[in-house]
Amino acid sequence: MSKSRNGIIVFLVSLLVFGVAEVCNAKQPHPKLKMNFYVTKCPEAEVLVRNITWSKLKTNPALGAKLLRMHFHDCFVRGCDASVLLDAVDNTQAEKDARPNLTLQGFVEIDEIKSEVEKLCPGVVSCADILSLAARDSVSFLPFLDHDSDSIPPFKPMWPVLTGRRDGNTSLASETNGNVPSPFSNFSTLMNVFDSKGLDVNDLVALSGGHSIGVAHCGTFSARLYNFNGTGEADPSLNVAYVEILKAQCPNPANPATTVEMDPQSSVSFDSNYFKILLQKKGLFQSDAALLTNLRAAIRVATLQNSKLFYIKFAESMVKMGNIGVLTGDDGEIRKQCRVVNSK
Ligand code: HEM
Ligand SMILES: *[C@@H]1O[C@H](CO)[C@@H](O)[C@H](O)[C@H]1NC(C)=O
Ligand SMILES: *[C@@H]1O[C@H](CO)[C@@H](O)[C@H](O)[C@H]1NC(C)=O
Ligand SMILES: *[C@@H]1O[C@H](CO)[C@@H](O)[C@H](O)[C@H]1NC(C)=O
Ligand SMILES: *[C@@H]1O[C@H](CO)[C@@H](O)[C@H](O)[C@H]1NC(C)=O
Ligand SMILES: CC(=O)N[C@H]1CO[C@H](CO)[C@@H](O)[C@@H]1O
Repeated sequence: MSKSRNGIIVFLVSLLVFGVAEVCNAKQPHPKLKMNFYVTKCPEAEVLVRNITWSKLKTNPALGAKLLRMHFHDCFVRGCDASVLLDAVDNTQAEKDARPNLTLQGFVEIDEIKSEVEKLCPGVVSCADILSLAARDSVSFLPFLDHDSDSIPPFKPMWPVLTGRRDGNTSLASETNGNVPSPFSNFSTLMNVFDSKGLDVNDLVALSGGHSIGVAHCGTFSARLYNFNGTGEADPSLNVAYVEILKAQCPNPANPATTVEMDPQSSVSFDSNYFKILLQKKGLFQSDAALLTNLRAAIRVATLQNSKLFYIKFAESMVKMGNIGVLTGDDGEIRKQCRVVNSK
């Protein structure tokens, strides 16, 4: 059977399964971003980004999670405009200096990709697009980490990345709090933040599945293990046996540098296991557990245990996230270096 017929059947089945309205919404492309925006101005750009991303990822599998989280932080503060990449100027702290992102990593890798892309096509490809592409590419390559040749593994994009974003000129630490939710957030706080970005409860649940990969520092959840909320006990919404495992990894007081896998034994495997362990009360953060405190969200958590469905829904929500507050057309600029705005 041809690919396109396969595609049509998948599409029709998904119409039946998810309902017409939802699919139509999700398929609505951003009016200004497009597929392969650089096809005429820099046709090799996307492949170059992918090649370098692979070369970094194969020696540092943790990079997938770092870049995915960095893309999320970028989009939630001032839109996906690469503001998260800017260094502080003068005495004003930048987004990357704010508390929630004290652990952001991947800046060096983005710089290296950018500098190669600049050699190929100077002043054409934005840092915001490079980050969006590299985040997608690194997560998409995770299933191929044991690919043992010098060639590039098959590329199966986990979600489409539309391009054409331009770079902003402002990055303020003060804007991070309130826009990037804290791990102590309850459901209504999470929902308010996502809603303010045009994302709904289904996006919140699907995107929380990003916690299927990566690690977290003890300080982001240790309050749940010891004297939670002044009770002298652990957080009752956390699995009792899991509390003991976490206490062993994060003694009180913990070494602030210690990290724990968010999805135990599966932290470089991007899959729906996050939702399975969440239902076993093994979500690491209060913000993960909070998804079970709302009926619609909890039903969605149960639904997304199905990995096929998770991949589809995560992809749709990533496209929406990648559209948040983008600068296009004549707005913004194409930065020469991702850490600094162009000089006038
Ligand atoms: C819903 C609200 C969210 C909260 C409160 C939250 C909070 C956090 C926190 C506290 C960490 C640990 C950071 C550290 O200690 O190093 C973390 C890690 C991570 N987050 Fe989230 N996050 C949220 C949503 C998302 C979304 C939407 C994505 C992407 C789609 C995402 C992707 C990640 C990844 C991949 C990591 C692991 C990073 C690493 O391994 O260094 N998160 N998140
Ligand atoms: C990407 O890598 C492939 C395989 O190594 C190579 O053939 C191709 O020329 C590279 N393209 C770019 C733009 O780097
Ligand atoms: C930054 O960008 C905004 C909006 O595009 C623009 O109004 C402002 O003049 C720019 N500031 C600097 C210092 O370039
Ligand atoms: C959620 O947290 C916010 C901020 O900490 C608080 O103001 C609000 O009352 C909490 N909502 C619920 C339902 O607990
Ligand atoms: C924390 O304790 C206060 C007072 O005992 C209680 O009202 C509140 O619901 C508790 N919060 C959580 C998240 O358990
Ligand atoms: C306030 C704060 O924690 N800032 C940190 C932000 O991230 C940088 C780089 O990772 C750290 O050096 C800062 O201490």
